[in-house]
Amino acid sequence: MAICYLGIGSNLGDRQKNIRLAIKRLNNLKDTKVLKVSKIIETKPVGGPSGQRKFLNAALKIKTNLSALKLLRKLKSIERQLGRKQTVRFGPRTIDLDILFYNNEVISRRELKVPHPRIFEREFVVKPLMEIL
Ligand code: PH2
Ligand code: MG
Ligand code: MG
Repeated sequence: MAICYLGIGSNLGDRQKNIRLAIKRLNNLKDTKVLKVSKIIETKPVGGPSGQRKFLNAALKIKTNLSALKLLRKLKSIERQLGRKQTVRFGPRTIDLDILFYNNEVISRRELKVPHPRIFEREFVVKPLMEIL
C-alpha cells in the first residue's frame, strides 16, 4: 500500500464541480482511498497563454495499491472522462491531476517524474500540500 500526494487543478467549465467529480472518481478506483482533501483555493494562472481564467487548486492524500505508473494512467483516464483536451502547455484545462509524491520513491521517466519537479516553485501546489502534510 502506497501513500501518495496529488495536486488537482481546474480553470475551465464548472471548476468546483470538476474537482469534486475527479475526487469522487479517484475514490472509486480499485484499491484506492482518498484520505485527506485540502481546502480549495483560487489561484492566479502561472505560465500558459495570457488571459486564461483563475484556477481552483487543492491537494489530496490518498492510499493506493496501484503502482505509480498505473496510478498515472488512471489519473489520465479520469482527466479524459472529465473532458480534458490536449492543448498548449500550461493552457486551460477542465481538470489536472498530478502525482506530487509516491511514498518516498524517486521516479525519473519520460512520462513520470516523482517527486513532481515543480512543487516548490508553485505556491498553488505548496500551500494546499502543507495544509495536509
Ligand atoms: N497548472 C499548470 C500551470 N499553471 N497555475 C495555477 N494557478 N494552477 C495550476 O494548477 C496550474 C497553473 C500546469 O499544470
Ligand atoms: Mg499540473
Ligand atoms: Mg498534469
